[in-house]
Amino acid sequence: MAQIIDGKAVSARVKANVRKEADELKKQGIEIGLAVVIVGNDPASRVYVNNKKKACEEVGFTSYEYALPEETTEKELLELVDKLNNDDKVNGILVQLPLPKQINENSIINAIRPDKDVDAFHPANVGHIMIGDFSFLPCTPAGVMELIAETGVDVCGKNCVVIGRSNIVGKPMAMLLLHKHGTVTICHSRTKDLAEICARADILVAAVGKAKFVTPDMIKEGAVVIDVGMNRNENGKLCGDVDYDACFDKAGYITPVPGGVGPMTIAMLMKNTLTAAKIKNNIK
Ligand code: BQF
Repeated sequence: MAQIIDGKAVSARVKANVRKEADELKKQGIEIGLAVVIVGNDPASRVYVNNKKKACEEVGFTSYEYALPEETTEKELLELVDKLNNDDKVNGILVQLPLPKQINENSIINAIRPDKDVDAFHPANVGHIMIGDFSFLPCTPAGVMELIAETGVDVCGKNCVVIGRSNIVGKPMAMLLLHKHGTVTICHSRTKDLAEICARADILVAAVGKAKFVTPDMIKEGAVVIDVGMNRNENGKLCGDVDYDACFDKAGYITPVPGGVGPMTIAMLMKNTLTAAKIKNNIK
């Protein structure tokens, strides 16, 4: 039977630590601000943006929301990013993805000042992550690392399998596991014998985007199973990439959805924003 990794509890701890440091900075007259930019009316994006604004309140940051209409042009969004790049009240800039189709996501990401890029999506920050010399960790992979640490399982020398190869989760996830000396395999839609590869994993991270993709035959007895998925099932209920009920007895540790990786993503965003403010103010 698996032990449940409580992402809600771990995220509360991370946010409490951020709050403590933010309060200290406030005593020195330093206010921390996060700009949250949302373009269009995607309901899921609205929920995520609200979660981020609420977390800002919890840790004592000021959030500045910019809600732009669906038909916003790339030029208009670039102008806003430029304004935020030069706004001293703004320590971090978060542009909620995905963006409407007329806007090229990479051109927006490339325009964000790397020292305000709290999502760590800018190529300069991606490069830092690859080298292992970073100030901002990508939020979701960083949150996953915290959850793995919570189990007490040491990544060093373990077989780690990441399913999914996105720039936001899969690729940076593999890199963070590698930095902790894991033996890392990245699986994706073209992978042959995916189930067999997964079944050898001591640590399995699923970031596929398909409900119930991970079944018990793909899990090694006692493995750490981290579910990054955010899907809706046939009843509209939030569910991950792992068939949780079916895998529960076989896994050693498992993250639930909701209440697993999701809250950690938000907490790590707060941590990155604090880091941005500390760097700007020359605080160690
Ligand atoms: C929870 C995201 C896919 C694509 C773009 C808490 C969040 C989700 C779940 C959340 C996500 C997913 C976010 C829970 C932010 C995580 O209690 O389980 C928080 O707000 N997330 C995002 O900003 O963009 C996404 C998933």
